[in-house]
Amino acid sequence: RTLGLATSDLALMAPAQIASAIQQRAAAQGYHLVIAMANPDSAPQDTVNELLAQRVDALLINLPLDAAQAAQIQQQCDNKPVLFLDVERSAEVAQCQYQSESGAQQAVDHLVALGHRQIGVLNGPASSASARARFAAWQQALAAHQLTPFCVLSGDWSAASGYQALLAQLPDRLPQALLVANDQMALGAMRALHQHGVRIPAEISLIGYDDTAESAWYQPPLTTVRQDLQQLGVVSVDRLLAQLEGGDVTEKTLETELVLRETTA
Ligand code: IPT
Repeated sequence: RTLGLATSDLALMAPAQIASAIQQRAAAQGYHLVIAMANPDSAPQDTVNELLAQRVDALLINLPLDAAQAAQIQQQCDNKPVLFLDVERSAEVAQCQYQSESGAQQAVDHLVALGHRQIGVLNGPASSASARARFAAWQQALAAHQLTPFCVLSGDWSAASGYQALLAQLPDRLPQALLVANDQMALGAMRALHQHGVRIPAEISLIGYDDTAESAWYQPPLTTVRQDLQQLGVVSVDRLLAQLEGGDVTEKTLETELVLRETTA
């Protein structure tokens, strides 16, 4: 029996680590996994078609999708079980996703408790529903402290884009603290700050998002909002298999939580 995974670019750390976790769980459950990776020049439906052509029995979709795209893919898969990992919440399809509110709120509360009021954000791409959800969760948590973002920067999830976003603010338009939508952009942001001699966390606090395997090895080790990528692998495969067996599948959201390391003070 074969499962299919349609995934965003595996050159990105989080999708790569999610794919690895899914592969491990599928193997442990006795399933073969086929992977198709999104290509910037083609539609998500094309990536899904690659899997269907390989006769997979059920599909996991880790592609950033809005509700309409997800509905289209659901149709395209006919009556095969499909589970979406990165889709607009309102989509009426089976989902297995992290909820961003808890982690985002813990991150903001932590910065406010440290005395920061000028808190900026570095968003992921606006085309990603997950990036938009993180931004909304930060805004909501900031509003609870009567705050609005000190600055709103954005990138494309890559370290290079985080580096560029910070260079545009340096040397003298920095917030006291910055919430970053993923750890890779935080890596690039840290590089730009180091280049300008800005000390982390003495002069600026940073909080990432993901907690990829590398994040504890940044210099200094990154404080971040953890999405347990290993857990996503286990839960998404098990849920898909439950769908395949025709069982009653309840929605499950995974929690996010702040992991304190050394980039905040
Ligand atoms: C999401 C990651 O958090 C982000 O860092 C980036 O890699 C993105 O994927 C790529 O699409 S995780 C996803 C399951 C929302």
